[in-house]
Amino acid sequence: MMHEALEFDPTSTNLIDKAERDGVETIWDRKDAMKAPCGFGEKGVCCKNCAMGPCRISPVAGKGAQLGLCGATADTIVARNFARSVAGGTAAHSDHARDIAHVLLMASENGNYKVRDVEKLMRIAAEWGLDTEGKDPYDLAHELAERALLEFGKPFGKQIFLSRAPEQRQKIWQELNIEPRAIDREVTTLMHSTHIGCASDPESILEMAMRTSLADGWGGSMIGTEFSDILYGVPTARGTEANLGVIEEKMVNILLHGHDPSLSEMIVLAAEDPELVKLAKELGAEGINLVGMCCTGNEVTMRHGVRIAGNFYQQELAVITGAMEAVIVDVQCIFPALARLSQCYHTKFISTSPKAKIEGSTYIEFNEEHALETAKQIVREAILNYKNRDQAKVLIPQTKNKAVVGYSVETIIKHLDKVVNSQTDSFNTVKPLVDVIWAGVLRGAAGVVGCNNPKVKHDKSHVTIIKELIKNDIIVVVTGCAAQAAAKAGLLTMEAKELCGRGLREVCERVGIPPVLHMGSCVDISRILDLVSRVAKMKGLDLSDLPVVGVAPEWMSEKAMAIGTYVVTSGIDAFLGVTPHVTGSARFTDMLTNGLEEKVGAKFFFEEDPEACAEKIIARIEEKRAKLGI
Ligand code: SF4
Ligand code: MSK
Repeated sequence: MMHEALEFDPTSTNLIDKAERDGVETIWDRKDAMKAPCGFGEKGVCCKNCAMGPCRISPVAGKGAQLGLCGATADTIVARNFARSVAGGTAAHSDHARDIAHVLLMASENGNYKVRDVEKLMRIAAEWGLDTEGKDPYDLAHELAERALLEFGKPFGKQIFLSRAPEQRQKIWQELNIEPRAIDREVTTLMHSTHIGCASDPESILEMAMRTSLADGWGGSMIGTEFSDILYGVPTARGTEANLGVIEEKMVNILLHGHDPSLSEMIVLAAEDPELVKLAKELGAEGINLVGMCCTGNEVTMRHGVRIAGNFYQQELAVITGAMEAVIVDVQCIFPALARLSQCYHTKFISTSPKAKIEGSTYIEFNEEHALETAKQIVREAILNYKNRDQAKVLIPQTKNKAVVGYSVETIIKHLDKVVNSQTDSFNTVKPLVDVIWAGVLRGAAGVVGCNNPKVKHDKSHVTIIKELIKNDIIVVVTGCAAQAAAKAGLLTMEAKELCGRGLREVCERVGIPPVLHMGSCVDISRILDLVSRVAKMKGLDLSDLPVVGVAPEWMSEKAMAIGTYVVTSGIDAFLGVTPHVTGSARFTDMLTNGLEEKVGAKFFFEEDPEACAEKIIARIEEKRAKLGI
C-alpha cells in the first residue's frame, strides 16, 4: 500500500513497492510502526534533563502535573528543549567547519590537499586582517587556518565574520548582548544554562539560543563555506542531472552521502584514477559512476558536476535499486538503517568518520594525511563488489532531470554584473540585483532550504512553494535537500523560466540564469547571508528592511533549528513548514512567532500548508516593499 506522504513522488513509489517485494523495511514502515508520535514530545513539554524525571507537563491547564519535580514550568521546559536543539545544530555545522580548517592547516603544494583558489585565500586573509603582502600562499593558508581554529575557542573577542553584517544589524546584536564569542563557548554555555537548576527564564534562554545560533551562521557555517572554497575551489555554474535515474545499470555505482567535502573530493580524484577505471572495465563494468546525496552530494555537484541521486529520504531507495556497489558516508543525516538494508543487497556500506561510526557498516577510517590512498582503497572495494550484483534484484527508475548548479555569491555577481548593468565593473557590487528589486521587476528573494520530513508529502512542500514564488517574480535560492528537490523537479533549468512571472522571466533571459539558483549545502546558507548583507549594505539598510525571507518547508534536523534561529536573529523572517516542538508553551510560541519581531525585526512563521505558506511569504515581501516605498 502506498504511504500517503509519498503520493507526490511516483519515482520513489516504484522502489517502495520493490522494497516490499524484496522483504526489506524503509522509513515508511518504521513510520507506520511508530503510530502516533508522543504528544508530550511533540509539544516539547517532556524534560529528561535530570534523573528525577522524565517529567511531563499536562497540556490541560489546571489538570495533571503543571510543574516538573524541580518546579520547572512548561515555558522553561519548552525553551530549554528548543535551546538544546540549537546547540546540537550549531555543534554539528561548526565541528564540520573545524575539520575543514584542519585540512587547510595541512594543505601543501605536494600533498593531497592544495589551495585551489589563491585569490579567495588572499581575499579572506585580508578580510581577517592578516598581512598578505609577498607571502607564500601556503604560509598564508596555514596562518589563516590557525586563526580560524581560534574562532572555536578563543578566550576573548567575538566572531570575526560578524563584521560582514550591516552595521545596523551588528548594533542590534551588541545592544541585546548576543554577539557570539568563541563557537565552542556558546555551545557549552547554552548546554550549561539549560542544565537542571540553571536558567528558567524562557526569554533569557531564547536569547542565549540566538547567540549560539549566530555562532553557527556567522561563525562555523561561514568558516565551513569559505574555507572549503579556498581548498576545493569556488563553485561555478555547471550542468548536472538529478534523481535516481542517474544510477547506471552498466557501471560501478558509488553513492557519496553526508556533509564533509574533504573525503568526497578525494573520492572524485580516485574515481578518475586510470588504474581504477581500468580495473572496473576488466571486471565488466563500463566505468565508475559517482552519484551524490544530501549535502556531500551538493558539495561535489557544485564543484565537479557529480550527478545527484536524490535527497534525504531517498537514501534507502538508492540501495533498494539493487545497483549500488557502495554507499560511502562521512557525517550527518545518515540513517543507521542503511547498515541492515545494505546487507539485504550486495551494497557495501562504508562509514569513514570516527565521529559517525555506524554499527553494521564496514569502517574504513578516513585519515586526511593519507587521504587519496584511503579514497582509492574505498573505490577499489566498490569496484570489486560489482561482480556481486544480483541482476534479478536490479530496478533503476528512469527518472532524472537536468539541472544547473554552482551559484556561489561570486558566480551570481559575475552573471549579474556582466549583463544587467554594464556601467559597473566592480566584482563586489550587487547593484544589478538591487536595481531589479527596487524597480519591482523582481518583488524580492527567498532562500528555500532544509530537509525532507515524512510528516509532509515528500518534496511537495518544497516544489509547491518554489513554483508559487517564482510565478510571483520572487527569485529563489536553494541549498541542502530543498535544492535537490528543486533539481529533481526541473526547476534549476533555463526552461523553468516559463513558470515565472514576467519580471523574473526577463531577468532569467537577460542574465542567463535559472529562476531557482542552487547555492550549495546546508553550511552554504552562509553564502545567502553574505549575498543579502551585500544588498543591504549597498542601500545603507538593515537586513530586516529587505524584501527577503528564509523558508524551510520540510525541515527535520537540529541543524535546521539552528539555521532558522540565526536567520531570524539576523533580521530575516523564517517560514517553517513543519511546526517545531514548542506548542506546549503558548508563551514561548508567541515569543518565536511574535515577540522576536520587536527585538530583531523578524520572526518565525509556522505554516504546514504549502499554498498558504507561499501566500504568507508573498504578503510579507509586499509588506516590506511597502515599508521601503518601492
Ligand atoms: Fe524534571 Fe526538573 Fe529534572 Fe527536568 S530538570 S527532569 S523538569 S526535575
Ligand atoms: S542534508 S540537514 S537532511 S537539508 Fe544537509 Fe538534507 Fe537537512 Fe541533512
